[in-house]
Amino acid sequence: MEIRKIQKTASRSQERIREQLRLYLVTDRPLSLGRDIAWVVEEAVKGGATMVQLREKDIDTREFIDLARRLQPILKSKGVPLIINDRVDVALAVDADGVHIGQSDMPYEIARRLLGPDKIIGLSVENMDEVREANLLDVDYIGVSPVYATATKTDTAPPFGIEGLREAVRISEHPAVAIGGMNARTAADALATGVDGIAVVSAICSAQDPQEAARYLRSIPK
Ligand code: TZP
Ligand code: MG
Repeated sequence: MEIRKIQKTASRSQERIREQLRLYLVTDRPLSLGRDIAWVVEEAVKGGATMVQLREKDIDTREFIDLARRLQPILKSKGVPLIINDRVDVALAVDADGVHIGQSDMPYEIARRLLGPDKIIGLSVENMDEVREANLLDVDYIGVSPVYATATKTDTAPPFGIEGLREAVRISEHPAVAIGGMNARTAADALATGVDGIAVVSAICSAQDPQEAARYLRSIPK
């Protein structure tokens, strides 16, 4: 198979993406204890979150766009990228920094064609074959999903576990982030595999103090 690599622009340099994956907040309104998601995001970024994915599974398109627009000034002022889960149309509508797609979402090549060469595109991988397949794509990062089973998302593939994560990181030619069950108890082992960062939902969205939770997770050495 011919591998067509698009010239990476500065905003998509591997070095930069690796830094941005360090503490990746993935939002979940139902898990945010009734608090405004923009507040949760702002607190998380104050605590050191390096990337934010707006993940909305049950929302009107207009509301999705409005929410993304409300997050943009908060994130822009801190230089933290805003990634939209799944919805390439919403990412285009608000000129977000990128999208995160799953294995059954829009195929990578189509998303890249629509978004152009400057936007970040992340891809979830759920087993080792998908890690290898992702090496044939010019994605900006992979999300190794899930590392542990989690109540936040139950329709997942079998968990990689720590050894599986280590192997995925070894095989992958892309920056990688660990997702699923990442929290204050599990993050150190995950980061010790060499993965570039952790993606976190409940450990920040459901924390009494999201800023403090983010600060602690960010302080865990790699
Ligand atoms: N994808 C794989 S696991 C997951 C997603 C969105 C949820 C992770 O949530 P948590 O609360 O950080 O375990
Ligand atoms: Mg998806």
